Amino acid sequence: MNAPEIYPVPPGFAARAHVDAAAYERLYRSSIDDPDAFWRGQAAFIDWLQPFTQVSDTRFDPDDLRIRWFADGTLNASVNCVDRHLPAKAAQPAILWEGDRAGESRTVSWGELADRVNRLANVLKGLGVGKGDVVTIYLPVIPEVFVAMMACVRIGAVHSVVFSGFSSESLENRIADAGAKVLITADEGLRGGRVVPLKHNADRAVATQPSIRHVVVVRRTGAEVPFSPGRDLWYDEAVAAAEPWCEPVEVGAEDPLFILYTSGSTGKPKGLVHTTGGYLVHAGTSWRIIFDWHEGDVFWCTADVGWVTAHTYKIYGPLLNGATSVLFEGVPTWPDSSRWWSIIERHRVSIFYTAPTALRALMREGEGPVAKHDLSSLRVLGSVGEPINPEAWRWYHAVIGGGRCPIVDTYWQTETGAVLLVPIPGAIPNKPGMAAKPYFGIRPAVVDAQGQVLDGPGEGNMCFAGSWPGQARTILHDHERFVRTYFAPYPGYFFTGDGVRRDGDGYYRISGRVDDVINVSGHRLGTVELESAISSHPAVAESAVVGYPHEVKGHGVFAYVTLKEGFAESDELRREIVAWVRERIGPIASPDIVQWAPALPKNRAGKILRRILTKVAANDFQDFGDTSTVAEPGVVDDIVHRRRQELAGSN
Ligand code: 6R9
Repeated sequence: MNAPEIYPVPPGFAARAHVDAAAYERLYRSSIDDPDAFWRGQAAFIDWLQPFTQVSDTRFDPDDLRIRWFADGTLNASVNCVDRHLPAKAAQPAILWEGDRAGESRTVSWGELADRVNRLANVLKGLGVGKGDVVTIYLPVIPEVFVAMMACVRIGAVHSVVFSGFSSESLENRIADAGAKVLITADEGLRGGRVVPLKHNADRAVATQPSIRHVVVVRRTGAEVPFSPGRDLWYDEAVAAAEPWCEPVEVGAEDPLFILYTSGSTGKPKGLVHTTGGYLVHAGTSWRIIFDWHEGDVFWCTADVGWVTAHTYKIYGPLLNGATSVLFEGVPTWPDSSRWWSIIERHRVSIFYTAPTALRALMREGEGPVAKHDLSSLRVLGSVGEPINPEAWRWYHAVIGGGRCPIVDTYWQTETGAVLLVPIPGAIPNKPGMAAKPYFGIRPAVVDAQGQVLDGPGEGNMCFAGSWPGQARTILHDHERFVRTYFAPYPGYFFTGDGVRRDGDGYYRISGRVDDVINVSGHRLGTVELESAISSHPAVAESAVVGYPHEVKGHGVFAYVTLKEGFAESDELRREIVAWVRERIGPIASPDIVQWAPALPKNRAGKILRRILTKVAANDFQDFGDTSTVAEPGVVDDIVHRRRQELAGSN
């Protein structure tokens, strides 16, 4: 393999950057030598009500896990995100919103945001929501998401945002797990010209959920939707009638701020719990440093509000810093593939943060849609969600960034809360496809299968030693699973579930998931969750799901399906199974390929041999390694034979 090319920090960039190469070396070293001193300094970014006395109390010991940061400090998140920018920024834009339909836009000033947050907080209080109660938010990408999240945390309530592309069944499961009291949704959503029936989905989800006492409905499209008087209320009416000031509630640093569900390697999505003090310190300070934000910059993160990327670096990061950001409801390819570039031009976006899958899709359209627009305002580009392949990296750098913008490839997870690996743009030269170097206070460890920590270059499992303030504290209702998943595999370390390679310069390159999670278009899907959805179809006896390389999505969903006696294989049944999964989980989980399998290869203990199925899905029919564990060897031959036939048929 050729040595990857190196792109130095652009001349002039380092001079005005928050962190240059020398500062990175110095600060990184001191942050590792004395993490408490480093994070104490960072914590000064937050306005505390009661200052903390102890910075950290942490131990990555599976028998006695402890993760506590700034524990006796108190604060309020909405005061830090909104109030403290007033009155100075009252008339300045906090949110530059662009609707799905071109031409539909709205600017929300800091003053207006504060007003809405206070009023909605009073509405929620009036509905009986108090400190520690959970509010589920199921909204499209509209400014009311910011308002709803801030209103919750103003009164010490915990938000649980559910991606608006999830089905009513997924919403229902997340409401049930969290025991949410109130649901905030909209009449309908709009995405790429299509209507998403949010209220309809919400009604179905809430029907079985007695914990939900009220549903607050934002009018997005103004469509007629079912309305249950007594239970439902219109957001605009309630907010208009509410008092304009709500006293912020003082919470402890270790009180929960939000829950966010993500897929894991077992069936049930896990509700990661993030707490207030540590998360805000890590989110607010790292956002400013890794995007090198300065007053006057316009920031845009394209992630949907349902993901952690949006929580930390689209909502909390910019709000904590008083930054102006773009919020776009739609998709990059509608009404045409220049939509994003026209928004960058229109708002003079200077920092742009997106995912490799979108870049790959837009790359296919060529440079034409880009060339029509003036992207000279761009200064910093970011990437997140999956490893970025070097081709997409180079296109991003040359075509979107005009060759002048550093790319910050940010590696982190729902569990980690904020960034762990990143080439800080004024400090670290880029190598395409590499998330590069540890953030301050972060100690990466490459651990081999035997649990040995490697020195120097090598490949292994991506682990981290020592805690950081932004990390999740537990899985809601399942602390044992939290410990088992992340801290038991390599005692003393947090295990990410990713593979990694470290090169001779100490740069890290994430190779992808090493567990039963597939990263599809930057979204995490658990294979077991997909399998249980497929296997609940009346015609299905059994199924096995693996990822396979996909040109745009990174990985696609490949489902092997064994039918029950009496059901015939047909294309219609394939389509039915795909629709079944969309209905149960959501469109992002749709299988790309359904392959009939009369039987699945298993070992003698009955465990499905995914290694073999993954190879076949990647059209790699050689070298299955040791197949002596397969209980019935003929099964593998049969699957290979069928796959080959399918491929021949599709050509
Ligand atoms: C922030 C976010 C986390 C998983 C993670 C890894 C992959 C995210 C990456 C990356 C390589 C990057 N991932 N960023 N892989 N380079 N810059 O995406 O959180 O949705 O929880 O996904 O995504 O596999 O483990 P989340």
